[in-house]
Amino acid sequence: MSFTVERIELREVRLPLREPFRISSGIQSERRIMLLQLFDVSGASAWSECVAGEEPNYSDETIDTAWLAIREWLAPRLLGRALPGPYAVQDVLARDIRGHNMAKAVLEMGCWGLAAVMEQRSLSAVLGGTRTRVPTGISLGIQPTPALLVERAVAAVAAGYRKIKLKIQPGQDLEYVRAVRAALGPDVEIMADANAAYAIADADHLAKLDECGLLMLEQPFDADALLQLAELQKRMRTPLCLDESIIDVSRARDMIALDCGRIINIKPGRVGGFAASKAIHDVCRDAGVPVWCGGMLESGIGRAYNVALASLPNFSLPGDVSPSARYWARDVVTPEWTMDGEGLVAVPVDKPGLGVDVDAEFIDALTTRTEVLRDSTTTVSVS
Ligand code: OSB
Ligand code: MG
Repeated sequence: MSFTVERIELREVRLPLREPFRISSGIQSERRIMLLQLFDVSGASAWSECVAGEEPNYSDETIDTAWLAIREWLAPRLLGRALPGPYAVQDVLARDIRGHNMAKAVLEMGCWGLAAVMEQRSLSAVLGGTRTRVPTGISLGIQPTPALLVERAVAAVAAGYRKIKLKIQPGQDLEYVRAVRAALGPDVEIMADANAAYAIADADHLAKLDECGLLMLEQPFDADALLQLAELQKRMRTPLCLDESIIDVSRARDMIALDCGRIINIKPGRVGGFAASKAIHDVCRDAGVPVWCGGMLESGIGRAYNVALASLPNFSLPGDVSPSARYWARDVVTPEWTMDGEGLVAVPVDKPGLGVDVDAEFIDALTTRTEVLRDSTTTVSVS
């Protein structure tokens, strides 16, 4: 269905995490989240969420660079432009604007959300999703001691999570992973995520993780270190999974060609949105490479997009799409996202649009800044 975005409302909300989340590159206790509302000329609207964080410790983007990129360069491309469908948005935003994938993604995905609202279909249906429930994992932050991590991991398995991801960093790795494996036994799917904290000199040390029977090791080296990652993959049995490295479909093709990773964590925000996510999904499917949906501590709005994406057929491994209560005392959507005892999150296939209601009043109470962007060519005339 064709659409024309007439107005975009940007806002920043502050949402405290229930507990601080520590990864190798930083710690977060509260999220500053950019939310968008896109309005079609018909009056239809959809919310979307930007995954950029407060600091450039995951990628080079932050909420503030994304805000600037949207206001100065990206939104003007979109506003007032009649488009045949959400697939067309990626190219509109890409031409001669390098990078800024998270800023692009919140606009692009918002257009998919808008299409779902206007077509009165679920976001999953509009995307081509086939699953009605998606298996869910949990990402556990770095803990002060192995014993505390084991406690978290045991509780997560009891709650039903299908995959336990352990954040690691130099000095807090093997001992922690070994302890969790010993406590959970051989059958639980465990993986580790280093968020780029290691270098090729650590290859022998990392290869010792092979003894822990991990499902995968995520992003041990820097995003750009594809050749070193290939070297490490040669020296390890554990499949490497790439997160930060995969910024577009061409990097996914590089990974497959170089064998520097055997699994991809797709985060739609990191790759510029849903069209790019689907392209990566398809390339991986054709190459027999499994993918799963990553997370960036999203509110219930971003989660709606992740759950819809995870309903595509090649999302064959549990995603980091944990339920609302894992992150927040109160989420910004109703109903909140929940997981059943088997670690499955229901895809809201029977509801049009995002599949959850956005709690605008609660969002208003959390909002610390707003900005409205309009098509400058259709501004009201003054007599
Ligand atoms: O590397 O996957 C990551 C959160 C922030 C930044 C990077 C990562 C993460 C997570 C959280 O692992 C996953 C989630 O949203 O539950
Ligand atoms: Mg990761």
